[in-house]
Amino acid sequence: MIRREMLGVGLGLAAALAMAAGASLPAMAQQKMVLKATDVHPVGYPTVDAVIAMGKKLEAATGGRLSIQMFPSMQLGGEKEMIEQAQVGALQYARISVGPMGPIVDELNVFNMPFVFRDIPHMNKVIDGPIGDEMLAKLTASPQSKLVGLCWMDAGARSVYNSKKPIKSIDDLKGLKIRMMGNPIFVDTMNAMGGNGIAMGFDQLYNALQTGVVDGAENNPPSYESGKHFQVAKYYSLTEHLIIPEILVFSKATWDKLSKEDQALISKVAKEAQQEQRKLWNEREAKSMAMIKQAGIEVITMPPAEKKKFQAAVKPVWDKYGAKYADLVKRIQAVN
Ligand code: BDP
Repeated sequence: MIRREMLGVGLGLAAALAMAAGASLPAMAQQKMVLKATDVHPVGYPTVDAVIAMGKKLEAATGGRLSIQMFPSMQLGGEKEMIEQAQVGALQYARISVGPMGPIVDELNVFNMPFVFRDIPHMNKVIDGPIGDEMLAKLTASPQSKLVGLCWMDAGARSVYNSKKPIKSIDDLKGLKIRMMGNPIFVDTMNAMGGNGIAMGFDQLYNALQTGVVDGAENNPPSYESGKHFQVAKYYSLTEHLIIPEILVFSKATWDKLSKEDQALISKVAKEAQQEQRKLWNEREAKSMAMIKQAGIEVITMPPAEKKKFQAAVKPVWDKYGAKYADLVKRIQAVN
């Protein structure tokens, strides 16, 4: 049983021979392992580059025994598929948004609530502090996740873009078909703001925008720019209705077969990646904004009075989902 599972992780021929020769489990743990990682974004995107850099650190610290092979650009499918593959151990690292994790571990949904964070620095303070650690621990402890939560990453704030017209007020959003990530909270949020929320994978989105299956979507500037969505949806309105961190998860099936030392090393370099990614993020966000403006995109800022209307509009979402997170929300709000 152990043998078959170990082989399933892809430890290779040398490991298989060592096992056949009766090598013990700790000796097995010393075998070379290539850990597969995946991301929807391409090389050059902050989350991808942070994981690649983390892999280099692992290699250096283990003399090449542990390394990371990155499969970027949705090569292994959208985030739903990535999660499923990590759960069965077909890959080890998945860098995903907290959005699609909410339906699996409900507590995480507190980060998916509209306007739950005051701003991006507030979100970063929360994920860097005890609440962030607790939420990772909850993800890891949850029997249905089959994942280990390693660290958070910054994904800025999400704002609405569309191909039809400049959205300057909440009324302009009325009736527009807007793609949201696969989580009922997001569809409800868009509907509450007056749009028509449609759940869809990120991997389907460019085509859906291009063919008019949806009128728009919502995302942070780097995703809007890097995914080339700005080429097919030219109006970008800074609604900043969702500030959702990214999360780096590890397959529990693989984790349970690693030595305590390797687990500790993998955790340590991931924690470091959380801070390193943030630097890359800040640079990329500024660059993406400059690029889309240069491409002629109309970037519409929301006056505070208008933003308040968006905040007020999502009250039904808070009424529907908020009660169960009330204590946590209080603690989040208390973070300064
Ligand atoms: C991006 C996230 C990515 C999500 C994507 C989406 O980095 O993880 O898959 O949004 O909208 O900002 O699906």
